[in-house]
Amino acid sequence: MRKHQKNNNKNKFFTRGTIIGIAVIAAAASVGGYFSLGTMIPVNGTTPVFAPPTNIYILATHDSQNGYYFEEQSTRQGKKTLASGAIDASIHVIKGQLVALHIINEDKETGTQHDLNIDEFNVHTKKLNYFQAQTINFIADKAGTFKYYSTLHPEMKSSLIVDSG
Ligand SMILES: [Cu+2]
Repeated sequence: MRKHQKNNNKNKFFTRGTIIGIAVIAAAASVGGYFSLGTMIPVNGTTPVFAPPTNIYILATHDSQNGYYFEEQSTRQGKKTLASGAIDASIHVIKGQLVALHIINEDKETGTQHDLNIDEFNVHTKKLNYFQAQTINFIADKAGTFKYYSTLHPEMKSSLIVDSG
């Protein structure tokens, strides 16, 4: 009985190896945090945000059936289509979320440039060439339905839907 209690007490303390392990992880995290600080400032804010972002993946592309279009890939369920047969590229996030928008030009067919803009959240990519990608971080700080679009191709447009938390 007495022996058993002693063992329990011993287990309450970290071993030397564990403490060193924690120190290494903490040091790596603080260095990583320091160097990524610049990228954590959302385009519609002025101060860094320390939160895990909601990742949204959008590709800009073209095919003979649909012409130029955006495709939202975050669900990993492939192409979402509306009843009309049109591609549903709408983005759904929750108010207050830090959103990391990853845009890639996958328009191999025409090789033209594409961009993506959401005016209300100060999201404006550069004109991306084929296979160029850009990540833009913004805070979804207001609820509603907002248009996102390409300035280069008026037919490329869809909606960002921010649900109130
Ligand atoms: Cu475009």
